[in-house]
Amino acid sequence: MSKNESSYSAKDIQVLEGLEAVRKRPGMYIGSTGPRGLHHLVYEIVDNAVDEALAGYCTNVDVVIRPDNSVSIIDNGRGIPVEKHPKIKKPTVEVVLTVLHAGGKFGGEGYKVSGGLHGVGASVVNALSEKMIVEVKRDGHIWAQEYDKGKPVAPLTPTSRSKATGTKITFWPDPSIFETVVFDYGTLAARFRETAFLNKNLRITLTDERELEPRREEFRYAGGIVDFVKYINENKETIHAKPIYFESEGPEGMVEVALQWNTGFSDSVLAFANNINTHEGGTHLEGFKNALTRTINDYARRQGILKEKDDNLSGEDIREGLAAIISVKLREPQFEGQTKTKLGNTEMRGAAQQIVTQGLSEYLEEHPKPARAIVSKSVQAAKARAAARKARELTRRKGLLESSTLPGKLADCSVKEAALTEIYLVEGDSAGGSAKQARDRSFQAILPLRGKILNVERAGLNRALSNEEIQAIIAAMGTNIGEEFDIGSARYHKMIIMTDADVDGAHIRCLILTFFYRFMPDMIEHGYVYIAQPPLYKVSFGRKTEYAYSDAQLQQVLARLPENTKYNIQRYKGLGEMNPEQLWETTMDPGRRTLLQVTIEDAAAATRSFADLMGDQVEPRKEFIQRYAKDVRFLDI
Ligand code: 0RA
Repeated sequence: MSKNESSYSAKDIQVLEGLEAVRKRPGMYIGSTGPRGLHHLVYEIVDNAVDEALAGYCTNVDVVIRPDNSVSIIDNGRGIPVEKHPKIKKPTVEVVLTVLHAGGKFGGEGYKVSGGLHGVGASVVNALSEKMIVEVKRDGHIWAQEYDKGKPVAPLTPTSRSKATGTKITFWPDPSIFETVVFDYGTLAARFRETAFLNKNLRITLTDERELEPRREEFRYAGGIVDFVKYINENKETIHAKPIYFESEGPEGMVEVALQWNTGFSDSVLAFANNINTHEGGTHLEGFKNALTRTINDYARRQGILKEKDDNLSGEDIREGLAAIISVKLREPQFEGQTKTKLGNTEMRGAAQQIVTQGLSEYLEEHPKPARAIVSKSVQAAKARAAARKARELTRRKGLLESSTLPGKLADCSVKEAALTEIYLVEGDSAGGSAKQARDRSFQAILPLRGKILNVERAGLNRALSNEEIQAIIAAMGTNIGEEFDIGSARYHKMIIMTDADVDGAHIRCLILTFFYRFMPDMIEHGYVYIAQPPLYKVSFGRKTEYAYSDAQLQQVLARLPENTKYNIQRYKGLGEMNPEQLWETTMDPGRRTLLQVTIEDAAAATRSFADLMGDQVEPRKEFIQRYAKDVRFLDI
């Protein structure tokens, strides 16, 4: 072996330093080491495969969760190149999987999924895995290599012959890095469904081999984002039968839009750039909204539905009940904003505006019946909004929404500094009473809610605002709602929903979350909304007690007991069965409790779950509750 080959090169040292940096500060690369960061590992590899699909070389991606919590991602793309990398003198696949930021296609033709938290590269996944195995089918062989915490265990080796092409990556996330290495099927399924909607005809399967009876789903949509819109409106009554669709491709990139109105009150407009959900919006969404508002107003005037003396319909009125997807693909996306999910490319504003104006004008001219129905829905919305404004002004005059008049049943805390305080929204007056006795009154406020709060998804703004429980929540929070919402006036920075651990409790929790989702979504975005976790069981033995928060945990507690120990199990059916002291030590003491933070990672999935639960149709709601009643984690989407 020549000296050159055996000695450690500067490049090797760079690689090791790179891996070290990722393992030392994983949060910098994947956002967090919680469940979110863990799931990002899978997205990173799947996004690489989707890039192959966008380039036209891959039609199929299979994802398999194994019983040992490893995950395999198998695609039928070209396979990661195996020939020697010209600069680094190692197989390109090894470079892609060990060198930071080497994941790219070296040259950059076509559109790529990158930006936001993603696009960090497969090497980051490798560095954060205690083990990874790559298998590449390419150039007549299957090539394999194994890695240990990002470092190759042996050189890349051809194992057998194959005429096929593709990549299979299996990784075992490192439990010394992640808070949990247990993947959530629902979280992955929601993400892959969305990816499949955004990439027409791409087939993604998800298989969970952790259960005795493996669970498997296939996502493939011949209609692309048209199917996405149908899916959002699935359990709703629509105003026109078919979603409206248009697309354009130009030098600045590709724009695709699908939209369909339903008879509901809320809008679900989701914008994507290179398959990334641009939660913070950006130029593509602005162009879409401008064109929509202008085109509908122009049409309404031309048809004489709006008279000369009438005000224009507002964008918000027009978007009431609208389900829409706007998906753009561009070569050099610029992502801005706090969470890097705001598209900045200015050329996209014009491109989106142009295609929406042209496409929608044509549609309205050619489909007079749906056109009239859409406009009349907007006119209704404008009327209702004017009435709601009046009602709100009246209520405000009466002082009901003002923070100066706090609701009578609120037991406020003494500390005034919002960043230090929390409010518990508690189901029922009796549990509310216990919570008031249990709390630390310096920083914990209690607001008992009587039974079920109003279902805002079905009631509309007007009725919602005259509901007593809702007025109490708004007044207690101090932020106001909708357009007048102001996060800076929040009276507490933790809003904790505390309900019984049964089906009714799950329902009430969803009603409250729906309210926040529709009227104060920024509370969720800012991470102010939490769910308390009361225990399900108390195990008493000798003079000791232990609490269990799930059936699995109960089994663990029992298994730990010394042999022949006498014990007693108490099952809590509701918060009311705990005395204040127990409530404090299990659910309210910041030192001992567990809180689940509510996030909106996947707005589409959230919208859909809320719609399933809260919409007009009963069947999906029943199904949803039966399926999830025992598992509150689904809320942490
Ligand atoms: C670098 C270059 C090329 C493809 C890929 C990487 C690639 C990466 C992954 C990760 C998962 N599946 C993948 N498939 C492909 C281009 C290959 C060429 O030019 O032939």
